[in-house]
Amino acid sequence: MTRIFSGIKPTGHLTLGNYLGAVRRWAEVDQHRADALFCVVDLHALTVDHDPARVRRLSRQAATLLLASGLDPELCTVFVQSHVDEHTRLSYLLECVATDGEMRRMIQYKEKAARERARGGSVRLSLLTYPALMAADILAYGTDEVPVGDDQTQHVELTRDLAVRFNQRYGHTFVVPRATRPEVAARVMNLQEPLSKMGKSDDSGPGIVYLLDEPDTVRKKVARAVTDSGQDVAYDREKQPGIANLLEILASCTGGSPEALSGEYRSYGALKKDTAEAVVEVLRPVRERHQALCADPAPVDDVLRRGAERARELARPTVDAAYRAIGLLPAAG
Ligand code: AQP
Repeated sequence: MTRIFSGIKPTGHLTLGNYLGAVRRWAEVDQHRADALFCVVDLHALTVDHDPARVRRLSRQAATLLLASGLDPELCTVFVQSHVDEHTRLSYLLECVATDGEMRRMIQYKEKAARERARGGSVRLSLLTYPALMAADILAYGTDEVPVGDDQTQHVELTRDLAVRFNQRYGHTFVVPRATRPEVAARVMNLQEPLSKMGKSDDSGPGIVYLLDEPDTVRKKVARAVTDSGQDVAYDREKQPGIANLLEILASCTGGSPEALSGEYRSYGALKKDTAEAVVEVLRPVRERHQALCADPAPVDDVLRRGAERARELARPTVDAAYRAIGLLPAAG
């Protein structure tokens, strides 16, 4: 059976980008067709300046939102990365296979390091090395497919390179995974800055739709989305990035195609109105289920405990095999 792994970082509140680019597909498609594992990758949230209490709170919120989005613990495995030691055990071995140069080429490293420096902060070493941890997250489970948004494609490519290199040097140990992306909304853009990705750790609130935004907040954010100077509604990412972004969001929410939808609108106002309503309807059940799940944290804790147990069982043989293959002496006993 196909094995799927993907994760989400508790670096901020989950956004519409996370949902349309990744989480909705996990719930609607992936968990039904494969042996799927979905993880709150909390260790990745420590790579930038962080508040410990906030990371803890956001980790619980992310796990709860994954369930509210429709992940069913009877169909898939939901867990928290730091509950399964195999991830960090394997990460070090992959750091011993990766090169300094390939880590420094990662776009996310360059962008986030620049952002940290601009804020006057220092760049944590883990920001450079975390793609090795991400590779470990994926390779520990013999993953075939990694459903992600566009921004993670480079990291999955690196994971493939590390798997192939390890296998060539030390004998076949890892399945070589591949990234899968959604047909539309693989990169939802910030509504205020349509040339930048809608990212949950960004500071610019008005351009970001959060999964837990109230319907009226969603309507306001979409109504104020930056559009382009023309009046035609055309699907052109280069010339009309703001409109193209709205068309992609609408298409993703309603199941249409952005090109076909562009022909149905004569004004930006009508497009914004329909997009806002489509987003409100897509998020409504998620918000309602989240509220219900928050009433009693015990079942969520139970899902995460059982998820971590299963994840540990699945990962351990592959990580042990990697330790043997790379030349480490097994502990006696
Ligand atoms: N805007 C987006 N459009 C489509 N997919 C997206 N994803 C993230 N943003 C978009 C996808 O959601 C999954 C989980 O994302 P993540 O938690 O790894 O990253 P993030 O939300 O991008 O978090 P940050 O901390 O805010 O990072 P930066 O600063 O990079 O934006 C992934 O599959 C991701 O592709």
